[in-house]
Amino acid sequence: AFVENLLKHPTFLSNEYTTKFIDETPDLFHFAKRRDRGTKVLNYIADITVNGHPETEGRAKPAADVKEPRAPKIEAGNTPYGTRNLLEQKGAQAVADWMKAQRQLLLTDTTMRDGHQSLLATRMRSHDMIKVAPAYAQNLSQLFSVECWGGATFDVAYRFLQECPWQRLRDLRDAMPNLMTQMLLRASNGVGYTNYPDNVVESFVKQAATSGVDVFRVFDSLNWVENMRVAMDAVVDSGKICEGTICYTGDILDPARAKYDIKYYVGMAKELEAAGAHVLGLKDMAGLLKPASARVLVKALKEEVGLPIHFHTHDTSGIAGATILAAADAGVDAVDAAMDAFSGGTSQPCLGSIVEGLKNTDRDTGLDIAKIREISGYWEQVRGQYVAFESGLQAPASEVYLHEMPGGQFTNLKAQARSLGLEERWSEVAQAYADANQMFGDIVKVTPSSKVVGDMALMMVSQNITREEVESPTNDVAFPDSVVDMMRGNLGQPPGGFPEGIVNKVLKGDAPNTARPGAHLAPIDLEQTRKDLSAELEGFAVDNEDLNGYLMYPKVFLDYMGRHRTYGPVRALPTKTFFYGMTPREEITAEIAPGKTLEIRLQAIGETDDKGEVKVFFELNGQPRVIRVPNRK
Ligand code: BTN
Ligand code: 3PY
Ligand code: ZN
Repeated sequence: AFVENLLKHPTFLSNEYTTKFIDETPDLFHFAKRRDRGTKVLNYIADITVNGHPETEGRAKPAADVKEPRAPKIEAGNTPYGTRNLLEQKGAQAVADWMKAQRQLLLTDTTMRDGHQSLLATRMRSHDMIKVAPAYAQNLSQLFSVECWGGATFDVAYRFLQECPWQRLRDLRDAMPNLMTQMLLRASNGVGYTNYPDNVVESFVKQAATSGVDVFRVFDSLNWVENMRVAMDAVVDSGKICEGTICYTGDILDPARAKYDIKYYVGMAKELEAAGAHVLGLKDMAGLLKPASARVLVKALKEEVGLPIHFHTHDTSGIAGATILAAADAGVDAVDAAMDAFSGGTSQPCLGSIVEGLKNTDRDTGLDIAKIREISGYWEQVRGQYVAFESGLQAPASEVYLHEMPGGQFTNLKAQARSLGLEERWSEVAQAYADANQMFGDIVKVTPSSKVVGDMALMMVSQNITREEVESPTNDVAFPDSVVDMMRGNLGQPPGGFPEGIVNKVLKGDAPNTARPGAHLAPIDLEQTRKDLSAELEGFAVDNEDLNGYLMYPKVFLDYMGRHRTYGPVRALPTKTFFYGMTPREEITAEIAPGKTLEIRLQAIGETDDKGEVKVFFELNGQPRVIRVPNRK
């Protein structure tokens, strides 16, 4: 009877909508525009409630009693002085000079970027970051920076989280005005998997600086400094901090891996210094740098190069904490760590333990461990909401020294192997990855070159072909597209080039392009692109953020825009609602714009009718509303 009464209510009769999908119904684009934001968000909740979220289907569910995480309370008062204030007042070079002059071990917290990229497949939503950002500003003002942007977070935001990565950046920037934000930039590959024209890279950097990035960690996936200059110059021009970065691979103390020895790294560091870097990044994306090697390498770099050094590693092997302490002993200026609840395993080592480990030493970090515990307690609650994206890696893995997979790729490739039915053959995948690396001439493996090696390894295992068979001139092999692309030179050149044999085999005798890829990519007409995009979006005013998002990922951006017109500002929903919908009698609030809050109560879920549709009964800010969605189950 309750349901029947509701049905006769005039509000319901005039507010029934059926959810359709953009791809199936192009004119929905038109239609969706006229709905108000509240209705769009209700449509989303109704759909997820009835049909589930495609990304969490069949995955572990959060505990039934999981609560909306609550950020630590902060004391009212002035925001303490932090590195961002120094950057604003004195500029990038002054920050670099200060890094070298002071004695504390400086820390970057990676929780909001590499932490969840490496542990939760990059699925952390802005909602969970923005809430805790004021506590960082107030309580952790001694941090060097907060890594919270770039890498895989950019496309995952559009693609899977249905939110705008630029808005995340602006919101975090506003909430932490005293702290430097940091991003990971794949040099000419931007935040994508391929080389972009120079003017696209420049435009992207300029926009990132404007929207709120202070420190740009710039690396190239083959360690080719030549291919980093465009991005580095753009960062320097923007007035922000350019962290020119070496990717570490191999083992400097292993005579069998002589390609990447001390001399190699010192040489590259000098090139980066000459190219205008303010800070030298040492990026150990797979966590291969061992404590003894760190001592030697950091010492050599400190002696030979004038730049402050910022070290990044992963704890895949379980030994990274020791490497950090060794690097600190050898004089490294700054290191990356993740808040305790997001640390360890394929993520960064534990921030709180590093702070404790250095207490009462000459490298004491000056951070307040009680505040760290408080913030990590928040992150623990956040992590509990994302169990669907946990990798299940149970223990440290010394196997990483065999395959050298980056932290972010390791669990991902495991999942890919599982989906290809190769789960039981993981040790073969690990070996094939190592073999493919040697076949390509022992290269740096980091996005996007790591993806190429991963594609090759999966192909070798699934088709049961060995390295010898791949390399044999008489054996015909259909290489993955990404391998062909890399051999053509489209990711640039590794030190010493790719081995001639494999290049010839893959390209079937075609000549590769060994010049910098950007040198032969025509510039994009940015204003024409804006016009065309605006026309495609029926007159939507395309701002610089949208334009740069589109330039990185045209299809991903357009799909996001299409869904945005249908579902509205779903970024404002609590994470549990976003991934699992609501249960009857549950109430949530969602601030969809500053000062505009939706109070949403799910009253009841109806039966599926003969058209295959379900009515979902809500109260929106006290007004009854019913939404109809197809039951696709
Ligand atoms: C995705 O693109 O898969 C994730 C974004 C959310 C898309 C929404 S979730 C509810 C509805 N069902 C779908 O299959 N896609 C939309
Ligand atoms: C990325 O490029 O996303 C990485 O994290 C590389 O380590
Ligand atoms: Zn990393």
